[in-house]
Amino acid sequence: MSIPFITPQEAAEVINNGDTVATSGFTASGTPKVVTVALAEKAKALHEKGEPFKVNLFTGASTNDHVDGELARADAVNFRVPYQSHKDSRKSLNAEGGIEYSDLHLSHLSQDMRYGFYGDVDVAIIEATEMSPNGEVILGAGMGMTPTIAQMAKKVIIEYSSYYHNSFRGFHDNYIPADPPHRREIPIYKPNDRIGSPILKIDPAKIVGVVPSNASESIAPFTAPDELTSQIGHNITQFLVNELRAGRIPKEFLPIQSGVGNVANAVLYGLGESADIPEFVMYTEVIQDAVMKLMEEGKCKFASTCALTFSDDAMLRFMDNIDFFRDKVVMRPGEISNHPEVVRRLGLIAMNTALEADIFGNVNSTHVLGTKMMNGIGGSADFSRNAYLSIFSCPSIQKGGKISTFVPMVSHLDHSEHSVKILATEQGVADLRGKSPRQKAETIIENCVHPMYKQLMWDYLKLANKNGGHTPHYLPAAFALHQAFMETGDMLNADFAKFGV
Ligand code: 0RQ
Repeated sequence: MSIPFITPQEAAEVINNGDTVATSGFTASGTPKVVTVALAEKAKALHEKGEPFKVNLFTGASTNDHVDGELARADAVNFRVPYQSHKDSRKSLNAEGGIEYSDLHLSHLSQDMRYGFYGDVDVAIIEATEMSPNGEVILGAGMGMTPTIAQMAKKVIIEYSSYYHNSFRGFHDNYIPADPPHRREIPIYKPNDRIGSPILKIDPAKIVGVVPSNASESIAPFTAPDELTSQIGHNITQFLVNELRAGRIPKEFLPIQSGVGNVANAVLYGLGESADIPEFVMYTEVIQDAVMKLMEEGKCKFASTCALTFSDDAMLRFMDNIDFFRDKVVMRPGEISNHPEVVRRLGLIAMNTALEADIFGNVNSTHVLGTKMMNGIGGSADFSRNAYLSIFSCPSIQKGGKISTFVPMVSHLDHSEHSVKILATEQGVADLRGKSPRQKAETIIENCVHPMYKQLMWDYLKLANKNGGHTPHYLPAAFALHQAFMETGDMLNADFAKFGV
């Protein structure tokens, strides 16, 4: 059977209004780059004629401008799941009448789709870097939920990328666990265990065509660590060194998971620079530029990931030295890279980022002022709930000090106090293990809160303690900092005096 080459426009014609479209890739890498652009053009043309056109968009995690950006600007997305980080989709999903967004644990989506919770997948758009006529495919720089969508989709469009000047063959570990009641353990006992196939087999009868593409991942370089993020990195590193010395982390160290963003990148640089942190391996969902550098320096020996989230320059360097990395990196589907069973078994040190935390150790990673979605929970809870050590970090203040990231009560809850073991800011580290809510509050205020906001937090705790309870709160004042920000643009204007402190 021969599979035809088709244009992006011909591929877009295969997709109908109301279809569920699922794409390959994860945290930008390995996502489509040309078919979704043509799909956005099709939507705009139909809208101009007064005809409706929207799809439901399912991806492994965040995508690039070619997917979330183009489709959001074309008003072509009805329902979106499970993670995004593009400013245009963020704008739409935060507006009434915009994208209906369901923010999910990344490890859940593939299995929930197989269980039938989301209905059929009409079309899968899958980036391949190598392909044979019988449907055997080598994927690109990100896996996401590709094995599941390739199996479920009624029609498959392949984007055949010629951007990479070396072969990704051997980097992927395609695997789908059996569904209950037949599921067995995920047989990963070390981060470098392989349990699947480097090749993804797609039924050639479902492949409607192959669209050539030559675009990069278009991932911008990360902001270099500054004084603030370096200090957070230093504080976490020092904490881990102390744990190692105290024997609470074994001397051969434990695998590391690290989230996305500037703070996460800086923390990894911090670990790399410390002579007291031994060589380590990673079991994580994304590796960013910092990890590549740590591998080149010999500090990071192996990384199991779902995607290579490298900036374009770093990706070209990776390609130039691909044989060096070939036995040091494996890419897995998101439901395996983030699998709770494996995370618990391997004993990960999980490091993720908070938007805000409260003085009792609850963390909000997603909603600014409790309402506006930033990105999504992503895989952070897949890891933090099950890790050996779960660390959350953030700067103690934002927006020049007008926002304290530490508040009496989080305005949205992603990670409860039961999952959060360590909080870190540039001010210091709060170790919450073995502490009651009152003790947690004292150690958080002492070690993590910015000096500008410490008195306000002590005042709140005093007020809450008067009210009593196991987790002391005075609910009429619990959101006083958020309210002050909304009314005056500055959380520092919160005043507990009116509550009788
Ligand atoms: O705003 O862009 O206007 O400057 O949020 O903040 O400090 O630069 O932090 O880049 O590390 O991102 C939580 C968003 C942190 C990210 C979050 C404003 C701040 C700034 C970014 P500007 P920073 P980072 C991996 C696992 C999701 C969960 C996760 C994230 C911008 O790490 O999305 O870890 N995590 N998933 O000024 C108002 C606050 C604020 C605030 C920060 N309290 N109120 N604005 N900002 N705190 C991902 C995957 O699973 C794939």
